[in-house]
Amino acid sequence: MAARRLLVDIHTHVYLPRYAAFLRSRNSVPRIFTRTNDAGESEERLLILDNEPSVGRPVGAQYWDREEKLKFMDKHGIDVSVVSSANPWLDFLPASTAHKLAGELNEDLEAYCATSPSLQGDSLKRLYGFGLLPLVPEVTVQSLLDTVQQISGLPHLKGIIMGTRGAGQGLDDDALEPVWEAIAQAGLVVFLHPHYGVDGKAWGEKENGHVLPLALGFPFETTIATTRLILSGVFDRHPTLRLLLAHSGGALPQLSSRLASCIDHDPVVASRLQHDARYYLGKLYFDAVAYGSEELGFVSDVIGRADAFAARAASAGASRAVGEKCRLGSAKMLFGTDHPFFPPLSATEKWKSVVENLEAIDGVEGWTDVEKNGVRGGNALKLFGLA
Ligand code: 5CU
Repeated sequence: MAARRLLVDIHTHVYLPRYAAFLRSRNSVPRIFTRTNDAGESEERLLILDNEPSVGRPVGAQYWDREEKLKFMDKHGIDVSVVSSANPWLDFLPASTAHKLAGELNEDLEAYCATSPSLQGDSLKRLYGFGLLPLVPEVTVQSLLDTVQQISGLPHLKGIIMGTRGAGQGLDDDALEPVWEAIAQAGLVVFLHPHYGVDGKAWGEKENGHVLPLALGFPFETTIATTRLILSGVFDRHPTLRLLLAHSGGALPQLSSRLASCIDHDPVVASRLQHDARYYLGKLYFDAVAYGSEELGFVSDVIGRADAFAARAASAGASRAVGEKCRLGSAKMLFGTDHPFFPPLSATEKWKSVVENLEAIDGVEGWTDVEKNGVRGGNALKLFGLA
């Protein structure tokens, strides 16, 4: 019972010290460089996004020091974090370097988690992780399968964080078929996370900081990648595959009925999938990094409705009461912070980005206390086999 009340953060990032050192050794994006600031002090800066102003952004121990992660967790009452490497992962590397670094970073993350403090006696650690695959062009399938096997043998790594490019052709690339199979068989959770956004021309000429690429580009990228996966039939071929979507699935919940209708009316795709497109939303997991109660409630309604499509598919009848829909939907949603991104612009005790996401969960109309506790932590403990 007590375990269900833990606060678990499933969207929290790190640049492991080995990766940060690698970024420091580079002269092109992504990179960490040192400059002298206006106060005459030396400081490190991070450059990761294409078209980011060359001055980059501040970067410091909160990105790589485990003690800083634990302090952040303590400050916000977070009991357990499932930590993932931050973007752009290994995407920019040649295949052999990516393979070697993935293996080393997976070992590093295992040690980072395995030596973290324990909770509830010794039954739980405070840190678990998502490993990395060398998903780059020219990678061999064998390299990917070997790394899946490595991750599944590391006891504190519970999944794999993945960007949207796959081995260069996206995640619906037929070449990745054995990789999905291996991941599903290993029971690893894939955390799908954006990095590239969408074509920057869409953002126009006005200076709007990072707002458009982060608020819209990131979630649209996730929306497109997930839709391509659905269209490729991956979830029909691998029904046990567990995919967790960053930023509450972007625009996919809002667009899922339109997607279903477009499929139904498209002669190329209409008979390809085993289910209505909305069914597949019920197969997915969504972080609760949406910053608003209404958005969380909406996403859970849409996921809950997906279950009705599953029931219909199984000829078990369809319509469900609203309360029941919400219960089914919320069970697939999990609290996250996006730490160490989105730090407050001025000093505050707690980070606004974290407080807002917790308040959003608290304020969802129609979620019971049991459901809210599930989203705060119980669902994560279940998904990652920690309960
Ligand atoms: O602020 C950003 O650029 C980011 C990022 O790159 N990755 C992420 O997970 N959140 C915010």
